[in-house]
Amino acid sequence: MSETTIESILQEKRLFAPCSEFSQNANIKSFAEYQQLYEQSISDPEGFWANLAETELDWFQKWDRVLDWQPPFAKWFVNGKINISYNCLDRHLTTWRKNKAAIIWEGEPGDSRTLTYAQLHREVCQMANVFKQLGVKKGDRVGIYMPMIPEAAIAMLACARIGAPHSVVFGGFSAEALKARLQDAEAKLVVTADGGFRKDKVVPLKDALDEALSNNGVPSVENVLVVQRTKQTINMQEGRDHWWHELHAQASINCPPEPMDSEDLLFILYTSGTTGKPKGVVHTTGGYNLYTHITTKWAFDLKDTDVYWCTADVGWITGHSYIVYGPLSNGATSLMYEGAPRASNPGCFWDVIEKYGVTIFYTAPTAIRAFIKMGDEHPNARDLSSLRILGTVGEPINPEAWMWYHKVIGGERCPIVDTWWQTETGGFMITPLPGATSTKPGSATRPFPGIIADVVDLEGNSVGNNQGGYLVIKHPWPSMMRTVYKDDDRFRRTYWEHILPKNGKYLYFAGDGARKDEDGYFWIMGRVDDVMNISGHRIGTMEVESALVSHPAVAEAAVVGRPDELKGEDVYAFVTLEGSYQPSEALKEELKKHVVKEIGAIARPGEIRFADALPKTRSGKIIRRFLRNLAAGQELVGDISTMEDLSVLDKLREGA
Ligand code: 6R9
Repeated sequence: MSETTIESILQEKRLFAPCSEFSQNANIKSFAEYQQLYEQSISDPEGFWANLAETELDWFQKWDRVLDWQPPFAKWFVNGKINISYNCLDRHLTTWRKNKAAIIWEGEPGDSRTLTYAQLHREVCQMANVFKQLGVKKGDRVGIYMPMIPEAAIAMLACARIGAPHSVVFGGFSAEALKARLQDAEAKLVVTADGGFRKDKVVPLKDALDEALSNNGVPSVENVLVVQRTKQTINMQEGRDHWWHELHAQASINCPPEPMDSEDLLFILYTSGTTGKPKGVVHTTGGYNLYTHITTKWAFDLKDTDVYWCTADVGWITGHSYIVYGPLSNGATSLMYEGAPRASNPGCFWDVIEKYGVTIFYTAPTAIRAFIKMGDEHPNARDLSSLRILGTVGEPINPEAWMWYHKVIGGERCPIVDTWWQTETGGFMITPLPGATSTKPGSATRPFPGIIADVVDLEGNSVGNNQGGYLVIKHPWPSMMRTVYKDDDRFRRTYWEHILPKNGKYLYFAGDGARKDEDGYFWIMGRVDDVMNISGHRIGTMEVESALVSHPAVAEAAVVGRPDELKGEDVYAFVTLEGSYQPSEALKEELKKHVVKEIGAIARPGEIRFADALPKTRSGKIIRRFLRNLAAGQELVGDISTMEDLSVLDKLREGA
């Protein structure tokens, strides 16, 4: 557990009520309606979820039990049979949605594609048949390492169709990081592309995969399916590598969806934790389908006329739940954009909104802060009047960034949906419902129906209003992670044992600090464990430390997050060197490059500081609290009596 003291200083009093015209037309129309749903969901959770599962999803076979809860292991809709690709595709084909746009895609260079539900279904069936042809069977894991192109979503849905769990690895991860994830998942097939376009550069995905697989690096991988995107020259290994466009041409368009058990593994998604090894977060089928479906419908007030755009990458949970599964299960039009905000095209996001008449726009505070810096003239020069709802996710949003989003992007008419959730939770946990909940800038507001959230101390006792504490969830929910892949023990230790069970009841601890105000609104205060939040991406301090220590020059490394205006946090590393190495600027650069190679550009340290020694407790633990203070340029605070060698601190200060 962290040494951070949880203190909350933010006092934000502004309140924004939904306008009555919006509420009248909303899926959830009033605060009273939200409260009624919430009460119902708490007094009879099983009845509440069963009713939604029945009315919102199609099942091949009904469940016999809604919830089997043997803490900390949950099973939802026990013995139900379902296929999420059926719910995302087939069931829409018998309605007018057959020819509705399922995916609108815009490439970074300006090329574009639209796939209707009928076309997407066809593509998914074809890719699923190619998977089968390449020997993939139900239960086999498939790695997906892709740019933001429709085939990324097609590959995910094709996996779901035949019951092969996917493990998507973000295209910004390096060969080393990719290798570790493919090894852990024991992937049999990897779907990739020659490359992708990102920030005016070509990302050489296939080269990175080749490197990960070199020297039999991932022995489980038998085949690689390569989508052509950038057309750069790549190596194709005979017998192992196959072009999608070649196999696509002959693939049958019929592929019946596999009836999956509700608890069959749908996907693994790796996320950073407090140790160096990423955790494979396990999500299963039925509960995940239901929860992502209903949260999309209610929190984004989704209508058939909406053009919905989530700017996340499919390599993160936000892309899984809110580009692919949630929106498509609802029959929505989901926009995918390959590009990232970049200096060479500061208006690119606003152009996309104008071009397609986007109505719901979901992005991250780090992007919002970058846009603020680029200047109001870019959004002001575009017609953003199609927008009706704005969303944010990934880190706490500063109230001033919220106000800018509200005014400059939302024209003061669009409710802002600040969604707090995690890879582990599968879907939104704390979020406004736009027609029902008044918002306060910087607060994710209230729990979604069915979610019992609280702020507690380490003994599991609720703390008072406006007191900081640990954010916990007190009752299982359908899309909760089921375990850490192949490591039940780590699952139990990481999420269920930090906070003591209260009256025999287990509390899920998310890793975030929070406070609840007098109106029951939650204010997330950020991670309290050794996990940084860099531009909304979770990076474990240990992962970066392990990467640094794997360099021959480094004896010891301690990494902390330092507050950063744009990224939220930036990586700050303290490093001690092996005897024969001397500190130099060149070595700093080399170490930064080394981290990029080991993990990826998202983990590149903003600053490296060489030190003679690191501050440690007498038992040998690095005292990160001090390092965080130093990195932030603050005075050292807190008890130093446990410190082993006080002169270390003086030296670190002098080096500042
Ligand atoms: C969905 C996603 C999860 C961590 C989470 C928290 C932070 C996410 C937030 C937020 C404040 C929000 N976080 N949304 N903090 N307000 N609306 O981001 O998943 O990548 O697993 O990160 O992100 O610290 O614990 P993931």
